[in-house]
Amino acid sequence: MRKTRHRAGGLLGILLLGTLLALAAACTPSHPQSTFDTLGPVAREQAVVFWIIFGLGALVFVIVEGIILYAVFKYRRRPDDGDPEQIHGNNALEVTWTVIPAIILVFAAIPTLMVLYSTTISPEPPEKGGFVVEATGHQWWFEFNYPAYGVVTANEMHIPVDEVINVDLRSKDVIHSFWVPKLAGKVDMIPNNDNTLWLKAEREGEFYAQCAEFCGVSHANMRFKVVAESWEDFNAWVEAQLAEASSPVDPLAKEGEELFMSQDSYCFRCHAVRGTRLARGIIGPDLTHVASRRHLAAGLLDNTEDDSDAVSGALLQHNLREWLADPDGVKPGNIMYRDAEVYNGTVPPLTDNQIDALVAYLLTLK
Ligand code: HEC
Ligand SMILES: [Cu+2]
Repeated sequence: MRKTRHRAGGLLGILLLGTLLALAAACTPSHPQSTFDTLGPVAREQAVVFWIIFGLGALVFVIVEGIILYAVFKYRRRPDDGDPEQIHGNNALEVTWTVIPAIILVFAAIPTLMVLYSTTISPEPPEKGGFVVEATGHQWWFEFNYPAYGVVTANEMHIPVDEVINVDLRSKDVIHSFWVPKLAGKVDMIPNNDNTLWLKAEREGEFYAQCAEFCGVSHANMRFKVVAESWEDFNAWVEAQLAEASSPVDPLAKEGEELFMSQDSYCFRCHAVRGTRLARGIIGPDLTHVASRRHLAAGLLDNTEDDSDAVSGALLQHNLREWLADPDGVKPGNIMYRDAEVYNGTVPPLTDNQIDALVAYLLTLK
């Protein structure tokens, strides 16, 4: 009896230790979504507040647990003990244990409020000509608008490095939340109640980001990327994004374009392709430059080779095919699968040849 209890205790200990180690591993700064490897001023200040509060919490934990352990051992029941002395009330003790936490809370509140202000108030606000990006949450993807440039895109927010970026947060449907762990967040995107945040990336690169407020079945599949680049690269990107789509010459792509604009597919109903007469939909992402995006479906399908930022034509083709053949398999519950006529049975489903033609057309939208 004693022995098995011992062994169970040992097992429990190992299990507990294993769980703790696994949890601690989540803190590794090298993880793409780690909040400890901060690469912008907002995230850094947030991390400092985290450490202050964590430190205060750890101090309280050690002192309180220490006193408890001390009391448990020191005053443990001994063989000849009778009833312990009965005490009711101790004013000095009660005042002490009210005042000390109050002081600790003041120490937590001061840096919290300071950071709350400095991370909310943009150092270069839009009224003073600061850089603005409008980010709109949709179930389950992000739209990005650059009012100063006239650029509209999805799931990939390009910004110049070392610039203060003011992000206007909106939502088309339910509450979402904008979070770029290494740069800034989390601020809610609330329908009919615009929020703002600012951020700055201190080095070039791609930063993982995602929705941080449960927003329906594919919430976990609602990601995006921030691409921080030199002004030169950013301007080149803007210029490429501003170009309108031109009609393809390749016969298969041409066939795809016609299908896209027809009532056999209804693609045009939800998607915009600037430069065309019919495709002006706003329910889905703007597809004018879909072939230039590093991911499809809000970060789910990667169009780049492992250690490259460049879109691989072969991967993109494969991913577009996968998306059109089975959107629900890629992203459960997505609005395109739910509402598009070719998937909900209003018109016949796409044939393999039709998918080939549509993919050929989409590949021309660079
Ligand atoms: C009911 C509106 C609707 C219709 C019709 C529709 N789509 Fe979509 N489409 C969407 C939505 C919404 C998304 C975003 C899905 C997500 O990521 O959650 C999307 C995403 C896409 C994407 C991925 C874009 C990106 O940047 O991630 C492609 C490509 C696409 N649609 C092509 C098509 C084609 C081709 C058709 C016609 C067969 C079509 N769509 C019909 C609503 C629609
Ligand atoms: Cu969400």
